Amino acid sequence: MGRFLVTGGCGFIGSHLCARLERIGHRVRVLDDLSTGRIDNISDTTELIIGDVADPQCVARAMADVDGCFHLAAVASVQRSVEDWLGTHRTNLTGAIAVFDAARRPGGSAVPVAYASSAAVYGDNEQAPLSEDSAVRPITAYGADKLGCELHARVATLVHGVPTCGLRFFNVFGPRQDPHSPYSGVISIFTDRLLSRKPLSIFGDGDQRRDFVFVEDVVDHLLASMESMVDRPRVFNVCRGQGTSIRELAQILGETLRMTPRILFRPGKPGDIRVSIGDPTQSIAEFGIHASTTLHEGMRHTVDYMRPIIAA
Ligand code: NAD
Ligand code: UD2
Repeated sequence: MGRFLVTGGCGFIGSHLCARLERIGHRVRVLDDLSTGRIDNISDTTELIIGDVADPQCVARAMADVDGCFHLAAVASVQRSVEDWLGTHRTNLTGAIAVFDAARRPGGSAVPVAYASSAAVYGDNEQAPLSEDSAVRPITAYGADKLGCELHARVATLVHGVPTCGLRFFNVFGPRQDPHSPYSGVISIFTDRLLSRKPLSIFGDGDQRRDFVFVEDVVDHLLASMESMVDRPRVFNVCRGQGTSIRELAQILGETLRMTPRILFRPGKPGDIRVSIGDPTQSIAEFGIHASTTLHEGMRHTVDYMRPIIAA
C-alpha cells in the first residue's frame, strides 16, 4: 500500500478520491487552501496540509515521501477565470508547474503525477464527439491554463523524467458538489434550487449541450491513470460520449424529483461553450473502463445526498 498526495483533496472530486484511496488501504496526504474545499469533506485520518499549491516550499513539503500525486487543486470555475484572469492563472497554471517541479527527483525516481485537465481545452471546437486528437482552441483563461498544464506536463515528462497523465474531465457531477456559489456546477445548483422550491436560471437559450460524468467514474479514471503510468506524457478524455442540453437537464431533474421546474431565461455568459461532448474511445482502450453511471442514476445519488441537507 502506498502514500499519495492529493492536491485539492478537500474539494468535490478530490474528497471522493481521498475516500476511495483510503478505502483500498492507501495513506493520503492532502494539500488544500480551503478556498472552495471543506475540512469536513475528508476523514479525520487524512493528513491535511493547509497551504497554497502555487507556493513551492509548501508543495515540496507536501510531496515528500509520497509514491504518487493526484493534482486536482484549481479554481474550477470557468466564470471566475473570466472575472479574475491573473488570480486564477496563478493557481491553475503556476500551481501545476509547482507540482511538476516538486515531483522531480534528480538522480532518483520522480513522483508520478496524474492531473486534472479539462474539456475546456477544446474551447469553441464544436466537433462532436471530441477526441484527444481534436483541435484544442480554448476560449477562456481557465481553458488556456488547463492547456498550459498539459504543455508543462510534457516538459515535466520529457525533460525532467516525471511520469504524467492528464485527464480531460468533462462536466463532473455528484454528491458533495457545493451548490451555494454562482460558480458551482449546474446539476448541484439546479438540484438545490428545485429542492428549495426556487426557480432555475438558464443562461442563454438552454440548447448548450454538455457531457455529464458521475464523480465515482472520474475517481475510477484517476486511479487507473496512476496505475498505468508510462514514460511518455499522455492525456485522456473522461466522459460518457453523450450530450444533454441544459433545458433537457432541467426537465430530467424535474422528472427525478416529480416536480415541474420554473425556469427563468437569463442572458448567456461570456466564454460559455456551446457543445461539449467527448469521445471516450481512447480511455476505454487504455484503462479498460468506461464511465458507466447514467445521468439518471447519478442524479438519484446526488438528490439522495442533497435532500436531507436541504431539509435540515
Ligand atoms: P473544487 O473547487 O471542489 O475543488 C478544488 C479544490 O482545490 C478545493 O478544495 C480548493 O479549496 C482547492 N484549491 C483551490 N485553489 C487552491 C490553491 N491555490 N492551493 C491549494 N488548494 C487550492 O473543484 P472540483 O470540481 O473538485 O475540481 C477538481 C479539479 O477538476 C480541478 O482541477 C478542476 O479544474 C477540474 N475539473 C473539474 C470539472 C468539474 O466538472 N467539476 C471539470 C473539468 C475539470
Ligand atoms: C464545467 C466545469 C469546469 C470545466 C468545464 C469543462 C464546473 C463548475 N465547472 O464548466 O471546471 O472544466 O466544465 O468544459 O463544474 N448554467 C445555467 N444555469 C445555472 C448554472 C449553469 O444555465 O444556474 C449553464 C452554464 O451557462 C453552462 C452549463 O449550464 O452553459 C454548464 O455550466 P457549469 O458551470 O456547470 O459547467 P461549465 O461547462 O461551464
